[in-house]
Amino acid sequence: SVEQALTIADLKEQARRRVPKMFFEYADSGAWTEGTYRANEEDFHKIKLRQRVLVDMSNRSLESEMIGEKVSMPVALAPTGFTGMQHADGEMLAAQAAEAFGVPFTLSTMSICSIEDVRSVTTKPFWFQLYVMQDKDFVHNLIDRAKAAGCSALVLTLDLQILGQRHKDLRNGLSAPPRFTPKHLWQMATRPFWCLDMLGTKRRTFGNIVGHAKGVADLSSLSSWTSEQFDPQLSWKDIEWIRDRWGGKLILKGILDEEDARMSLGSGADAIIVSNHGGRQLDGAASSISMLPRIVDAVGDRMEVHLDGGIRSGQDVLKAICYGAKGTYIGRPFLYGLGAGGKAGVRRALEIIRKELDITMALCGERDLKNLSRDNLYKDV
Ligand code: HOC
Repeated sequence: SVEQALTIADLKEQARRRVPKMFFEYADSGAWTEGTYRANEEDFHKIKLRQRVLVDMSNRSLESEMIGEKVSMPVALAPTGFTGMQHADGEMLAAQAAEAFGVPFTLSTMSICSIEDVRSVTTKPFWFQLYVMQDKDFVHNLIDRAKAAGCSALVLTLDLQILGQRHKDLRNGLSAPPRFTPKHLWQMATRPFWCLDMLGTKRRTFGNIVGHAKGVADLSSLSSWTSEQFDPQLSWKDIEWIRDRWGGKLILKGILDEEDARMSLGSGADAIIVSNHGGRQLDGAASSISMLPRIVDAVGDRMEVHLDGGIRSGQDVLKAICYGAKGTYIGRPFLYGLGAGGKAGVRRALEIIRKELDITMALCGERDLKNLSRDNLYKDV
């Protein structure tokens, strides 16, 4: 059971056994050689923590704020596409787990459960991630739906106007249009619990799109629509109308360069997320954690900086906070939990990270995340 999992890696192995290969690998993959995907995780291990002793480590607190919202720890659930394919009704279950835990949940535009589905099972505001499509009426409508659902932040993704080259997905037939072969039926047949859950829900296509975008009514119209719709002309000018239409907190996701970070200062956004889309877009890009310190230095205290990519433990969260991130995101860690055991699995992923974060903070001789800085890391070890 998920309760026996001690690490995110344990949840990953449980998910591998429960989720059909093509969907498990959709989560567990990066672009091309997967070099950036691996670097996101590996570069965290190169950072060394300062162990301190004989300091009072009682009464510790992990409470923080992200874009002015109180969070029980500075870890949000990242927007992840196809989440409802890791487990039936996945976005609804993950949102409920996040709400109970006191951390933000971010719903992807490319989600299986719709904005309204997630709204119907939550009591507090969640965040909505926006992809900008060529059909601007559709984008306006998405923004309006997120507002109507009471979402408290819009996370605008900037690094996927063209899809990265993902070999595992292509080999698995996750292309537009999707290729279904006897191999896929076999993959599903060997994952009976996943299948039973899926048979119990009607949510099996992109819920924010089908029935909302012009002419998208079934799987084949959906696949041609999604393959053509990401707007390759998106530019800094577009941020203005998106911000005006939205009118609430705005977070820019996919900043990995100091110059882009400085340009985002004039965009009116409330925060930026240092991210390379989990290594799923530009293979060969630097890891998120390696770019974090210089991006924090580039924007100073004029804007909140968050980190996404490679976090697999509470230690990783702590290292990002030491480098100046005000918040972090987990994508695959919660997807593994979800695939392994639905809502309980997501809760388990969050518990694992919270415990690791708390113990690491204590052993670094700190009682409050607010006191962490680069002084808690070695520069030359
Ligand atoms: C066919 C469109 O964030 C991911 C997601 C979004 C993918 C859009 C796929 O997989 O990285």
